[in-house]
Amino acid sequence: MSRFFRPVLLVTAVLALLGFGITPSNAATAISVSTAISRQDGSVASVTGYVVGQPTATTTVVRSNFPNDYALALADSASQTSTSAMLYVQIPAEFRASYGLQSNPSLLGQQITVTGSLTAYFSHPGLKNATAFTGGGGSSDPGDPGDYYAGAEGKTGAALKSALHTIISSQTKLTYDQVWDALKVTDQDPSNSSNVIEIYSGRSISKSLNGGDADDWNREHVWAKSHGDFGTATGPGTDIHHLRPEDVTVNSARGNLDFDNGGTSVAQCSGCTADSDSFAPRAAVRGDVARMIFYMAVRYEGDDGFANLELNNSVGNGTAPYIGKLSVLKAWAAADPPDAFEKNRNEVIYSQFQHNRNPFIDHPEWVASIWP
Ligand SMILES: [Ca+2]
Ligand SMILES: [Ca+2]
Repeated sequence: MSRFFRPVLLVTAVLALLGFGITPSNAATAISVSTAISRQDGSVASVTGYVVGQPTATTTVVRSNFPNDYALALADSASQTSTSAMLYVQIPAEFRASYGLQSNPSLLGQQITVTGSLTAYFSHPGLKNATAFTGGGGSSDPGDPGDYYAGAEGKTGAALKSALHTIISSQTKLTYDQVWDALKVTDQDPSNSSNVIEIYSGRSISKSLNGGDADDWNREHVWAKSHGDFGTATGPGTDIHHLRPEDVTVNSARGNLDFDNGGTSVAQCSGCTADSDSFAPRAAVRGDVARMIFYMAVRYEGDDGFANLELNNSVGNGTAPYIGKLSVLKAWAAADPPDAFEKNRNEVIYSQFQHNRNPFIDHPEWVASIWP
């Protein structure tokens, strides 16, 4: 074969691979994100991809603390982080309430299909003037992204707890080392991306001050790890749904105390109180703490080599696999419903780290069904 013919054969082979010569069976079939990126000619197409964030500049896509509902980034893989493999989608006003990420953070990681013009947006391959958005599942019921809780539908009480246990036990597990980096994302200060917020004290502290010295922050186990003796092996001791940044001194003051009202004020922890057998964080996170405890009781049922973690109505539980006080934690959850920081945290854990959710942040009403 002469060298002259080789390129011709190559082109023929590539055209065959691309499907030229095969009659398209359905002209309306959605194209992939990579195809849309290579076809920036203003033509109208339907593109199917995973929502991977919100573009805020040509090479910047944010995955949390979404500034508004105006744009989203699609990719062919839900875990894509390279902006060169993303399509930037402009969201017209009429679709912002349903598909904007600030209003629908649970869309992150969901597959959707968008129809519009393939043209640059943010000086980057994009899609503008969309006429249709479909899929995602998160828009009609923000508490049920992608039908995550389908297996719990219609259930109450013990049956609900059992169904939720099955659903949330499907997860990625982190090592204790990986927890450091995860908390720097999940607990980032919304007004200072160099900092995290300490759970009990509410103090904003540099991410880089993680460690074991006084005034550093470390990894607080909200379900105290001695209550069930699970330590820091991969499992309940590394489950970031209940691991939070806290000041070393405050973490030590909380120790393994159960939760209850009352006591005297705790040093370096404004609004926190403690006595010999219980601790109370600042009011703004009492519901957050309660929902973390509820999550742990449902996630860990003694079927995976660790203790069955449960709530009871006691304090002074010590090393028993119980945390109290149930009646107080229920009251805290009711008085402090899920807030924006907590919801964002749940989304980030779901989309970026463990791929499971805290049901009590999505459905606060399930607390009373399981613990009447
Ligand atoms: Ca709260
Ligand atoms: Ca349990």
